[in-house]
Amino acid sequence: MKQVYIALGSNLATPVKQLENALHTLGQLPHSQLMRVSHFYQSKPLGPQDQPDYVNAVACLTTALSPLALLDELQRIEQEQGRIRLRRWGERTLDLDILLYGDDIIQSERLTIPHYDMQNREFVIVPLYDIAPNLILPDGKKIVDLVQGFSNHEMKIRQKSTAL
Ligand code: A4P
Ligand code: MG
Repeated sequence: MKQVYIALGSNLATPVKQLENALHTLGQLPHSQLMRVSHFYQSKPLGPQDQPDYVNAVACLTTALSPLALLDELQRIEQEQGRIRLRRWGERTLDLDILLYGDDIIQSERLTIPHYDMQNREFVIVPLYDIAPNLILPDGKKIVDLVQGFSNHEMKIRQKSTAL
């Protein structure tokens, strides 16, 4: 079993609901168990500014699925939730990215793990720290050090509508 971290993001069609639905489905993936979920954060868009704020979170899953099998499942969940994605870094109903897959480093046509930009994104590092304060990334960096760079973040915690 591998411990994996998944970033969730949405800024269309009731984002909090999109994340809750996705988490519910993640909890039912085969050979997997949903272990932890961060707070939900409301964040300013990275990329084009003429789009709504996002709601972002990070979940920890243990899974026996291979990286590609997990990616297939995540893409199926995105599609099932009626994913719309209009432009690069633009608005979307649901984005599920694999941040970390154990300590594995993967560079293939369909997958880059660790996620290529995770260390620069407050809406990834802050929720990741919530659920894994002792985490050390495959490059040896500690999440506790990375989160210092975002100590002045202005993201608000969004209330979840159901207990997760
Ligand atoms: N892919 C490669 N590596 C991975 C991975 N680790 N996890 C491939 C998941 N997928 C991975 O995905 C395109 C391809 O990436 C997939 O087919 C998969 O094989 P996509 O979801 O269609 O597009 P994308 O990579 O999400 O595109 P984009 O638009 O470059 O996404 P980003 O860079 O993730 O940015 N602002 C805020 N505040 N919060 C956000 O969540 N998100 C984005 C999206 C922009 N601004 C944001 C947010
Ligand atoms: Mg994506």
